[in-house]
Amino acid sequence: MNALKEYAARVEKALKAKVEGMEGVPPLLQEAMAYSLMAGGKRLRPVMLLAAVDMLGGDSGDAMDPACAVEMIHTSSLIHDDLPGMDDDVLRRGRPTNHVVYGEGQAILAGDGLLNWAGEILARDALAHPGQLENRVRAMEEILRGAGPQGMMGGQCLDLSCQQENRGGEKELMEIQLGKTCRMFIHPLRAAGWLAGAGEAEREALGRYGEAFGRMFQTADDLLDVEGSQAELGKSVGKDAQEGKLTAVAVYGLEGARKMVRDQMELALAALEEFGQQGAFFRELVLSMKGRKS
Ligand code: GRG
Repeated sequence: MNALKEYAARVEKALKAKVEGMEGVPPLLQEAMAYSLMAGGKRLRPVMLLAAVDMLGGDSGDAMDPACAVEMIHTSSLIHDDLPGMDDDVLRRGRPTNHVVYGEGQAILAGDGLLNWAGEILARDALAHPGQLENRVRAMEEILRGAGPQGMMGGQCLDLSCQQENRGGEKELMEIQLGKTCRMFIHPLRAAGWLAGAGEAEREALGRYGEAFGRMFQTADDLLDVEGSQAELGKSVGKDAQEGKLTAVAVYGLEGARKMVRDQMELALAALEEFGQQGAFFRELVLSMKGRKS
């Protein structure tokens, strides 16, 4: 998808400038933060924020700071997710994980650093737009809430406790997916609505798309853990079953999980009806996930 590549290249460039422009940070912390941030993720969440701003008639060039903040938060969650106290993983984005290279303590700080830096960037972005202050602060609230205890962190908490206590079924799976994965799509997309000055009906539709996209994406991720290749994914495979994780494959089986991907694709496409022709990028994005290998 060319548009996806173009948006991702813009995000990459902006992140690089941010990392290079960091001042007053101990070199070790700066290096550890940059190690994971610049390791070549797909940049899906910031790309979707920018594309949504454009779709709604806003200026994505003026939404790059919130987009970078979203990617920093996402990367911070990956660093923490890989820690020995969580998923205990050694490979991410095709590289040894942050704690393998820098040690556990420094990796915790690198994750914390990216999370805090994202908050700082969002606040500064709002202050730099006095004419749009309320909408920019609302966008900031969406992004931070999506990542926080009611969002990704809450989902991760439930995921971890189900795994540790060897419990949970469909209900818990739905909650885990919503919190851990969907909220990092729903809220950055809704934030794009605020940034572009869209109305509640559009933010609602973006939220519905984000939820369906997130469920589709996480279920495909669960399938890739069984059927994918470590080389293409750049992360370990086969760990979910080994560690007794509550995944879509564990709950529904392989065929059931594949059906869930198809069902959520339909729901995501249906949510785009709100946007008519303008929704082309997001329609293509859903379809491009069909053959997803990484
Ligand atoms: C410190 C912000 C913070 C959070 C702590 C650890 C944690 C709470 C949450 C982990 C959430 C998590 C890792 C969810 C999985 C979502 C998922 C499918 C991630 C992979 O996303 P991709 O494929 O990765 O977009 P790339 O590398 O391409 O960016």
